[in-house]
Amino acid sequence: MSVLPTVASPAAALRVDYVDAPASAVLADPRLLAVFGFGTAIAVRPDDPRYLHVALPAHGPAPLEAWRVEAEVTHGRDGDIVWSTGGGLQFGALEVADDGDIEAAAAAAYARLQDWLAASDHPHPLRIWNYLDGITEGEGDAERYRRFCVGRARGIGRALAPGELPAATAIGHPLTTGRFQLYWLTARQAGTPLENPRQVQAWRYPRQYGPQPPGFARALLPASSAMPLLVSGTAAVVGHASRHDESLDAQLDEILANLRSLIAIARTRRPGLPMQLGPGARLKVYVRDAAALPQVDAWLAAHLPDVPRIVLHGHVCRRELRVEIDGCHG
Ligand code: 3EB
Repeated sequence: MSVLPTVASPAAALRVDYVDAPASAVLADPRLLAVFGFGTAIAVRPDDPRYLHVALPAHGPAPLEAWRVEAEVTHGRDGDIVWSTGGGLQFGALEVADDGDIEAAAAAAYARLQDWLAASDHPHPLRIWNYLDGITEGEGDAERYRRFCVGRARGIGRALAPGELPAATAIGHPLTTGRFQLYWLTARQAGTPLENPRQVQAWRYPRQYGPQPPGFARALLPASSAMPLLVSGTAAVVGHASRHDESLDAQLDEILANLRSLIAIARTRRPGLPMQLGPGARLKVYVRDAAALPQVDAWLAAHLPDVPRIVLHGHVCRRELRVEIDGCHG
């Protein structure tokens, strides 16, 4: 592991954009850290470590999600991991076959990630995404999301302190892919995990939600003030309970209250963050029921008209949760 003088490196900066352009044009930028293509009908999947296909179906033609930094990016492959590095940040991704034992798949993937981080000069996870098949299949503690939480904790191999939890998303594929997909953004410098006063810390969820509480923070504020606030998958959870089982719009209202609460908390530490979700925010929206995609899109157009969004068909990790939103704010 190389020890570099941090004084020599400028503050990390990340720009996230949703772009309507061919992936080849986006990849031509030497400062492109990563680009994501969403959907099941994508014909062109460039063979570049910075390109990642996420198989969640999109509502309409989804733009690409581009991550750009303020320095030239290097990239490569290390066995099963694709990676890119630049401007104080590192992107990485990994897929593990999931033959039905999601606990084993998650344990293998997270053990590999831990080894990778231990050898990396960008060892601090800021943000992690988990996409798995059949997230709410199985009953009780055999439900796949609960087994995933057990495997994730086993793969990490030690209890993370609250101060080292990353922001995260865990979403289910509506169609079977046979793979567990994990990708991450890490930094040279650790960030500050944030919790939401409206919600119980996920790592303190009571036993009724499974044997292993999920290890993530509600949001993360990177060390560099040139970085946006990174927001975890946020659902209509208040305290530890799901709210408004019967109403998609009421769940969206509750999510917006959760997002506003997180922004208020983040602003106590970084007053320069915008007060409201606006043109500087980016939201990725996961909707359980494909038939509800237009309703969610319409709600977003009405309530957050100036926030760029990508709306995807994906399953939230509790059956009664109809929608979840992650993103960034800066
Ligand atoms: C929740 O509030 C919704 O297991 O990594 C959101 C974000 C959720 C991340 C994870 C789970 C995870 O509990 C679920």
